[in-house]
Amino acid sequence: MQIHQKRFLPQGSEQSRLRQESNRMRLLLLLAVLYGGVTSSIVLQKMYGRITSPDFPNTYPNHKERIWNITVPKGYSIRIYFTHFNLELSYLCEYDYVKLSSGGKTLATLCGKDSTDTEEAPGNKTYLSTDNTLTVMFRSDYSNEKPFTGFEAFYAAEDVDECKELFDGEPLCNHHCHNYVGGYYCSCRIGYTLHENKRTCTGGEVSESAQRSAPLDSLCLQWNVCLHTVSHSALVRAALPTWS
Ligand SMILES: [Ca+2]
Ligand SMILES: [Ca+2]
Repeated sequence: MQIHQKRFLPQGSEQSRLRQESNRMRLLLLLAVLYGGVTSSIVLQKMYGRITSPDFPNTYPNHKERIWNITVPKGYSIRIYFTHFNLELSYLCEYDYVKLSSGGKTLATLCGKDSTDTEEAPGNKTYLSTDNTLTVMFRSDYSNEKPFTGFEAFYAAEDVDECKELFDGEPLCNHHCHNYVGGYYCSCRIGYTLHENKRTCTGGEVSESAQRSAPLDSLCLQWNVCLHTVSHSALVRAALPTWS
């Protein structure tokens, strides 16, 4: 009797809401199980690696989707290239394809074995991510007229040369830019101070005496030729024993 009453509760009641929620969850679970069979997502956070199509070097299966989300530390981008590529060819790669995307943009949609007028195959080309992430998506449709062996690709993190980049149309550093693997830093000409933003220089020219008393590193940064000497002397100083 109690159950009978629940079945006829008004739509807006709490019981009805819970029942609808339960049905919705069952539907979502069913969809997850159905799609879980054909789609898989892989997270990669190494500085380099290899990825291949499902079952490589054998024929890849139909109706398969696999996504690799590659992330490297900030200050690096990701370069990827293919050592094997053989997918079903279709107009604009709408059947089977490998899609490369980074920073919300599609870098390339690849299919076939060799490039045509309307479809792109990687060949010897390499692709560079636009930020420190790269998504590789492989997708096959429901059929193949003949067997295709898919792809093998290698990727590696690559230093971003920030000194060659522009920020709002301006160089990143106001005066001097120094690139290093995994980052960069700015320095200023003598008499100027590096702003808190670590990019722009404030101040002006200083007297000759002030230049003479300027720290060695600053002088050397001004005379670009001294950079090596600074590092060397710093290394020597670091290697010397401390006498107390
Ligand atoms: Ca196919
Ligand atoms: Ca760098």
